[in-house]
Amino acid sequence: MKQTTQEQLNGPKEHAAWLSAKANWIRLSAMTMTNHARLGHTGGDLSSADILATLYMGQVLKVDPGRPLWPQRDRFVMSKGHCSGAFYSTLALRGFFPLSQLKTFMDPLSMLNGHPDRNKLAGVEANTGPLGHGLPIAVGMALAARMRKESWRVFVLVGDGELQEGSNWEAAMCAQQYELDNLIVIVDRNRIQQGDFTESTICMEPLADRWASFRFEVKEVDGHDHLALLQTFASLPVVTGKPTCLIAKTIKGKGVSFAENKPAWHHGVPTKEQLDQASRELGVEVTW
Ligand SMILES: Cc1ncc(C[n+]2csc(CCOP(=O)(O)OP(=O)(O)O)c2C)c(N)n1
Ligand SMILES: [Mg+2]
Repeated sequence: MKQTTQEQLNGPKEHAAWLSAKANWIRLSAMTMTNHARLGHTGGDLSSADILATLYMGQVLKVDPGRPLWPQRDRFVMSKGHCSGAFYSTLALRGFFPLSQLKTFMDPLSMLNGHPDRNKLAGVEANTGPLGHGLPIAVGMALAARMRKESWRVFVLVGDGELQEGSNWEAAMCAQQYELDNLIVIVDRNRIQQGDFTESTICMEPLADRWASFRFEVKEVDGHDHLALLQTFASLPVVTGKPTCLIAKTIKGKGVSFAENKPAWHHGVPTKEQLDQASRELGVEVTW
C-alpha cells in the first residue's frame, strides 16, 4: 500500500479520506487473515477498523513503533481481543512489525495468536480475549499514571456485548472514584454480540445514561466518521476529573455488503470468492 505521510495531506477532509482508505485496508487484511487461518471474527474486525485507523494512523495515540515500551507512550488496550485480525493489521500498518508477519496469523508458534499476547508481540499492552478484562486492566494503568504523576493516557476499546460482563461495571466504579480523566473507554456499539443482537440477549440501553450514572462523561459519535472521531479525540479529556466514555455507533461487518449487520458474520470465515468481492467493495488490495 502506498505510504503517504500526514504532512503531505492538506485539509481535514483529505486526512479523513486518507484514514478511510487505511481503515479499508485494515478490513481486507483482517479478512485475508481469517480466510488463511479458517478462523477469526470478521464482523467485529470490520466494525472497529475506522476507530483503530483513527487512533493509530490519525496520530491520536502517542506511540512510537521504534520504541514500543517508551515509558511516556499512551496505552491502548484492545479489550475486544477476539478482533485480533483488525488489531494486528493496524499495528503492522503503523510499523510495530513487518506486514509480512500477518501471514502467520494463528499458525503454530506464530506470535499472532487468536488473541493478543503482550509477551509475544510489540505494541500489545495487555493480554485480552476473555471478555471483561480489558477495562479493569486499563483502570489500573490509568491509576498508575496518576500515582506517578505521568501525563500519558489510557484508551480501551470494548465491545457492546462485552459490557454484559459485570467486571466492567466494577472497574467503572473504580474509575470514577479515582477521577481518572486520563481514561477513555470506547464502546464499539455495533448492537450485535456472538450469535444474536445485544438487545435480544441482555438489553444494553439506555447505554449512555448507564455510563453517565457511573459518573463518566459520555459522548456519542459515528464510529465510521473519521472527521468526527478525530474531533472527538482532539477534545479529550471532555471534563477534567471525569473518565470519558465514547459510544461509537458502528455497523458490524461495515463495508462488506454480505457481512453487514448479520450476527452470523460475528465469526464468519470468507471464501476466496467472498474475499475478492470484499476487495472490490472496499476498493483496496492486500499483497502482504
Ligand atoms: C468471558 C468470555 N465469554 C465468552 C467469550 C466468547 N465470545 C467471544 S466474542 C463474544 C461476543 C462479543 O460481542 P461484542 O463484545 O459485542 O464484540 P463485537 O461485536 O465487537 O465483535 C463472545 C461471547 C469470551 N471471549 N469471553
Ligand atoms: Mg458487538
